[in-house]
Amino acid sequence: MRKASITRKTAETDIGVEVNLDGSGAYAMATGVGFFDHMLDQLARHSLIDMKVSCAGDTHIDDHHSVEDVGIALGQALAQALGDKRGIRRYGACLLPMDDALVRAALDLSGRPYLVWNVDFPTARIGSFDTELVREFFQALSTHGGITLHVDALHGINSHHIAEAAFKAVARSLREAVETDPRKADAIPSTKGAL
Ligand SMILES: [Mn+2]
Repeated sequence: MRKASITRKTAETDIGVEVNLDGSGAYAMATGVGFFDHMLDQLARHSLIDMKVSCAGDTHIDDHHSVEDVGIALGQALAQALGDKRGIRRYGACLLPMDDALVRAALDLSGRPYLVWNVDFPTARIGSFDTELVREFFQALSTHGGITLHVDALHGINSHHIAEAAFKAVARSLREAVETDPRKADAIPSTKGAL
């Protein structure tokens, strides 16, 4: 069963995350940050990973802690659900267009956190959401999920489209990487024998 559930409570946030890698992309997001919920919906829907996320955070300050800590918990949940990573494809990549925005994502479920982030937003905010938090989320996801993650925005003039294309591109890449490869379903995809 490639599932995990994580609870994480600090003075700043109280978070619950459930994932099922072999799901159908079902989602239930309640992070207290509307735009972030909309992005996480995309992440679940397009990765086909079932995700349930709840967060009670200190959004009276700003959305930073909630977004970052959900990234931490979701990364932990993915790593736990992947276990020893037996049988997975490991790598995933996607070039994803959304109207004006074109975002490329490539990732390796290597166990080695590394984020390369080349995404500029033309505006500092999308509604009340700080666009710089998109990077914070993916940094936390990479670090705590043990994911080498490259995200490059090749085009884009609308911040909402750029952010959404980034989440969708990572989602499609994740779908590919976590999938079981029927040609090597019993093996860990590394010449080292461990990931
Ligand atoms: Mn949208």
